[in-house]
This record gives sequence, structure tokens and C-alpha cells, in this order.
Amino acid sequence: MNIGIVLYPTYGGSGVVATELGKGLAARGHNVHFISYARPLRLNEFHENISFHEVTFSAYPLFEYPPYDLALASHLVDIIKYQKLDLLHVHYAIPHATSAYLAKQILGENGNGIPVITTLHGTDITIVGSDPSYTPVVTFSINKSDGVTAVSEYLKEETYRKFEITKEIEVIPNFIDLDRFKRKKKNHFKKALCPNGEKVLVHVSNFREVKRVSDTVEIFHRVLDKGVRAHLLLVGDGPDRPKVETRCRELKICDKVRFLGKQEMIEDILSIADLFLIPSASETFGLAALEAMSCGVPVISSDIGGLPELNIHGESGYLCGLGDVEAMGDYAVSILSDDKLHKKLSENARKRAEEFELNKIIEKYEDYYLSVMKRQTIV
Ligand code: GMT
Repeated sequence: MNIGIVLYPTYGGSGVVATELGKGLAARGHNVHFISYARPLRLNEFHENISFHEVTFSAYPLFEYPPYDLALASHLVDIIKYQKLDLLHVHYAIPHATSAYLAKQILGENGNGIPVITTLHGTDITIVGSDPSYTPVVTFSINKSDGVTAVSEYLKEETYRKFEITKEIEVIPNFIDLDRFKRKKKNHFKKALCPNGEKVLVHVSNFREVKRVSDTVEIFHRVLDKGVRAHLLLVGDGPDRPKVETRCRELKICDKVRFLGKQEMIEDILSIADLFLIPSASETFGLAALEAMSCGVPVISSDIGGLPELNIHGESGYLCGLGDVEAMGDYAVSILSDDKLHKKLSENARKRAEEFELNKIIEKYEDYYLSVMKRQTIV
């Protein structure tokens, strides 16, 4: 198939999933055209089946906010027509599904009724999409898509609850490259960070409010308080970082907390981790947790959103009520001070991750593409 993938190029779940999906599809022989305003961060190697189309748009003094959605629609018209796309798969509803609809309308019969599939990832529905200023457009664009997928049952239900959706939503979860995300020997790295055999706790996020990074610090503080010798590695960056740094200073634990900033080789860091913390206020799937589990790292998470569909309480880690840093801290202490329990959870975490193996899930997308295309030809 000749597939167009519209995505956000920056750090963040939807862009990572879209890029890895495109790379996986290319490896399986499809031609993939990535379309965005910048090269996707994880698109860092050449593949003969992959091309990247940059959406350029010019600034003009009248445009305080240059209309990216219109520039994208114009580029899509061109790409669909001249690259002869069979299918357009857009990730994140705003504005990608809207621009795709517009492009299809502009092309009319010249677009050969190209099917547009929209994948809902999370904040496009749970936060941004339910901002009343976007609701009518998001509802319309989802309903006008030829196929709609969501990354968890929770997100599917949430979409039906928040919007008047007439379309059937297919759940296709996030996935993982088990070869890349596996525990590697990084003893030198661990020794450098923890010369006295301290435990390593890791959190990875974009440091937005929804990630509750401050809760991570509170959990870690409780772990230290209970006498566990440990370090906390905070990976990523974002608006809440200054607040989190301040809290570390107040708790006088700065010497035990490392802010690593944005990192590409997350699997190297996860390879020295003993525990992963994800106390988010909202998480439609929790790709960061899946990456940790794939590296055999048990997860302590909040019990919200799609996290219970991934992290199994008492098996791959533990789930606690939102903001219950005491319970999360206590579970952390029990895992970190019991080698047998840690080993069991670690093995289960990897086994659970195997259920989300890349090719298994890519096959689901391929099947879904074919079913939508078949529906189009019948109609
Ligand atoms: O929160 C992020 O990391 C970005 C966000 C997005 O919308 O791009 O990620 C969402 O999509 C990921 C991939 O499908 C999911 O694994 C994340 O759980 C989801 N984030 C939230 O719901 C907060």
C-alpha cells in the first residue's frame, strides 16, 4: 500500500507511535509518506520505502497565528494526488483530521475517495478536544473520517461520552519493539550513577501538569524516608520542571535526583532501572510505562484512564488512587526491598509487554486499513 501518515514530529506519545508505525509498515513492504511541519524525531534513518514531506507555511504580518491547518490541507491535496496515496492515516484529531477532510473535499473525484483514518491518542480527546472552542470541529472531523481508532477501551468510551460520535471506533493499542526495548547490560552506567548499589527509580514524561511529576518526587521522598538507598532519574522536560526542582530543594534531596532532560536512548536508561513511576492524572494508554515494562521494569502507576488495561495490579507492578503518594511510596519500598518480589514483577512486566509486540499490532492496523478500503469500494 501507498500510505500517508500525518503526525506531530515532537516528543510525545502520538508522534512516537505514528513514526514507529510508519517504520514498521515500511519494513513490511509498504510505501510510507510522513507528513508534518518538521522531521519526526524518531525518523532518524534512511529507508527506501520512506519519504518525508515537510509542510511549509509562510509568516505574514497579518497572521498573528499562521493557519497551519490550511497549509497542511494544501500539502495533502498535492501529496494525495501526485504520490497516488491509497490511504491517509492521521494521528491526533486536531487539526490533522480536519485538514484531511478538507483536502479530500478539495480533491473531490480527483482524490479517488481516498480513505482517511483518524487515530485518537489522548489529549486530543481528554484535554484539548473537550475545550469547548474545539468541540464542534473535533466531533465533525471524527464523524467524517472513514475509519477511527483509539489506543485503549478507555479512550474509546471517553470519546463516546464527550462527543456525539456516530462512527464505530476500533481499539488498537500502542505497541513496542521488543528487540529495542529489552534489558541490556549497562553495568558501567549503573556503577557510575549508583556506586554503592543504590536502587534506581525512573520517570519519563513531557513534564506537563497532567503527568504529576511532583507526585513522583513525593513518592521518591517516601522511599528515602523509609531507609531505602536510591536515586531518581527524571527524563524529559517541560513546563513543570522548575516547580519540581523547587520541591526537590525543599525536600533536600537534590543530590539523589538527576534531571536528565530529553533523551533518545530511553532503553539504556530503563536498562538500569529498578522501578518506573507514572502517577499521571490522565493517561489514555501509557506508552512510557509499556517501554519500561518491555525492559523488565515493574511499574507503579495511578489507576486512571487506560493504565489498568496495561499495568496489572500485583503482577506487572501496582496501581494506586490518583495522588495517593503514600500508597505508591509504600509499594515502591516493598518492591525495592524484596528481591524475590522484584524479580517476579520484572518477569511479569516483560511478559505483559510481549502482548503488545510491534508486528502483532501492525497487523491489526493492516487488517483495519483493508477493511476500511473494502468498505469504501462497496459504498
Ligand atoms: O502525553 C503525552 O505523552 C502525549 C500524548 C499525545 O497525545 O501525544 O500521548 C498520548 O498518546 C500516547 C500514544 O498513544 C499514549 O500512550 C499516552 O498515554 C497519551 N497521553 C495522555 O493521555 C496524557
